[in-house]
Amino acid sequence: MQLYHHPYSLDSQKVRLALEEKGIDYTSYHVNPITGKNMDSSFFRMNPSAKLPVFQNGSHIIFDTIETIQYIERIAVFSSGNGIGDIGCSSGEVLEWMRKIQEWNPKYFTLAHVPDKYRIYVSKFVRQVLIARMAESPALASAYHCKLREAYDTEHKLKDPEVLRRSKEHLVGLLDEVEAQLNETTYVAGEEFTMADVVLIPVLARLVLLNLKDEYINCRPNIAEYWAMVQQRASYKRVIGRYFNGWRKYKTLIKTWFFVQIRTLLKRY
Ligand SMILES: N[C@@H](CCC(=O)N[C@@H](CS)C(=O)NCC(=O)O)C(=O)O
Repeated sequence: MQLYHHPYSLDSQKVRLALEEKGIDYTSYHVNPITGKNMDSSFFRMNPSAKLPVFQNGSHIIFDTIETIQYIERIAVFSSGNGIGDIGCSSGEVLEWMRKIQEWNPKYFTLAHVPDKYRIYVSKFVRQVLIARMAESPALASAYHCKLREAYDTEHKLKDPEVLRRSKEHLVGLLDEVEAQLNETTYVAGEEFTMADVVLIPVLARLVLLNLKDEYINCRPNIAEYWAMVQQRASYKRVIGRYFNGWRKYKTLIKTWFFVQIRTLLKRY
């Protein structure tokens, strides 16, 4: 099994947490979307949306995050020898929470909280990468064109305050619902840690990364307590903590920033 992913990608974090929690071995390939690695023709041919993560098991390739997590659960059931059936797979309630959390798209919210200077620089770099890849692989030109249009559209949408307002409203509604639920149960879907938690944890980690912990987490006492608890899990430490806890986040971000700057300077896309 192969997973094409990156520590920056929220959906990649969800799938990796699921793999760690279920103890599934896989071959890991880092594809950094900020340096435009997701536009390399070898990856792009398999996945013209260029989105991460991509999970591959032989000829079976999955792009959807929830579907991937459910597939991982089924693999875990079979490899534990529990046989056929859905024992060990997410219940209807867990699935409902997973879908509800997944409905919030972090894209505009995240980009709106990145200082303009960095965001515009990286966006321009990725567009240059796209143009360079298009020239190298004319057969993929129309798919690269779609990606280029998407990049311009993203920049355009970020100028519209309504887009951020809606995303924020959606997030606040979701967190309020989680806060109320955590008043009743220890984890999102009950007393046991489930795949619903796996889908929520990266959302909280993203808010912390964007320095928004006070505004969204600390003001919700149940979520604040839950956040402190889930950070102790080995899966969290391996998938998120090791890249973003404390000073590590600067190391991770600066490495990518230098790469983008040097490539821009040398005009090597
Ligand atoms: N296929 C995923 C969405 C994945 C997604 O949006 N990935 C983001 C990162 S979390 C991405 O790869 N963005 C890079 C790009 O769009 O070029 C799903 O719908 O479940």
